[in-house]
Amino acid sequence: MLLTETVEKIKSMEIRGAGRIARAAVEALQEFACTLRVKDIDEFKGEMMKAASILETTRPTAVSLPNAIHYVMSGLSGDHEVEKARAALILRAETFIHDSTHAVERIGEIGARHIQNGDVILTHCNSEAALGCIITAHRAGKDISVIATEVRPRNQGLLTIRTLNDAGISTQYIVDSAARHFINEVDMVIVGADAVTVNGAVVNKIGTAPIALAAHEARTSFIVAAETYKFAPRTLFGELIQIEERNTNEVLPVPLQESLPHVRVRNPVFDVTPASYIDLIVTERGVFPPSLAYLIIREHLGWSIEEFHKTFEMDYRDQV
Ligand code: RI2
Repeated sequence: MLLTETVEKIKSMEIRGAGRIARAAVEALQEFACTLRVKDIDEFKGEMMKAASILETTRPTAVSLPNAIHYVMSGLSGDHEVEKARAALILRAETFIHDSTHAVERIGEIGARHIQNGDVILTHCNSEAALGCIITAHRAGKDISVIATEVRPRNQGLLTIRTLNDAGISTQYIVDSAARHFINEVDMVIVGADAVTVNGAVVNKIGTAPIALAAHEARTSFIVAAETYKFAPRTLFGELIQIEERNTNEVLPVPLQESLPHVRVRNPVFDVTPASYIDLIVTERGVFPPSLAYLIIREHLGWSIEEFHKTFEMDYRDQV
């Protein structure tokens, strides 16, 4: 079943990247809804809520995941017939996947306008939104080059340099700790986001915040490419973004850890870049300063705040 497979692949990071995770979860929900055989609407809603809850807990930080699931699941409210509810949910899933794909393309077009001929761009991790801006600028004929970081411990930088190489973009590959060393050669930093909070802070791959600090010190532009569904509505109500800590064997092999009993390995996957280090956030709805994060959550998230309140109350995370 696609649901079980998707849950495992997201947990193991075979499916990764905030936008891809969201689309994969929505596809799994859609397939689950299509194949679910139930006796009545209550059972249908109950089973869908369990599936949504399992998907939502696969990775805790990327807000695109709960936002996408909430959007699709809110198609369930109101319907009293199984087939109508099924059709509403499937329609929402198709809409999310279409809009998400289109959002990444649109961000590429908008972000590319900020890139000038001759620019050197530093990127960190592997963001389809950030790479979309870079590749669109290159395809528009701008002569640009990229500095890409390695991204310890999972080495997502390898994915980035393969993509940039395939696009024919001149790229330098560096270890994460070399970012400060090269920052004065950089015209612009472009990264993606896993979450944007109501105060405009950006949660992204561990190592993003020190790069933003170096860029701030060097007066280098720091741009975040993020679809509106990366903005975190629950931060409006005081909820904090949970920073995922993954297995420490990603950092040091277990036998080596065991040989060092006084050493505790830590493996946080994301960090928080304060709004004051961010020049612009490029979304599919346009370019905003981080100080306008509230406005995006309030008006541009793709569904009304009233609808959000409804789904916020319908907390399926308690169902399993
Ligand atoms: P897009 C990734 O998380 C990185 O932090 C990346 O910057 C972010 O998702 C956004 O990616 P991970 O899944 O949605 O590698 O822009 O932990 O592709």
